[in-house]
Amino acid sequence: MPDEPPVPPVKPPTQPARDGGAGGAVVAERKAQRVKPPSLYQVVLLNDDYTPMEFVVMVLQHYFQRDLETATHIMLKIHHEGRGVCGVYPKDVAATKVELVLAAARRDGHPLQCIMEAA
Ligand code: TYC
Repeated sequence: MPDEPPVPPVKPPTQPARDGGAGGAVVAERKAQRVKPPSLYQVVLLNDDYTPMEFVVMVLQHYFQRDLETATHIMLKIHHEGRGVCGVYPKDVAATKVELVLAAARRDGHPLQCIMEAA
């Protein structure tokens, strides 16, 4: 009876290198990424004796997307209480709205004051 052909040695199945072939080199650990929400600022209008009510209502509608009823309500609150919040936004958006409102007021010759403060 002829000899059986020699059986090649069985290699254990190989796993793909988990370090991408770094050959045991130290791989920097991935850090959990925590993105904190942007800090918010409220844009506030201040009362004065000269800016027309209609202008303030227009500002609230145009720059703060308020409907006529809400804009009138906010304007009257400012008129009676001295100040009122127009909206709350991330810092850069709030700053831009303040700039635009002040520019529009000065263009029309009104002393309207608009500020932003941390919400
Ligand atoms: N007090 C103003 C007036 O009687 C109206 C006014 C309202 C002005 C709100 C500014 O932010 C303001 N004409």
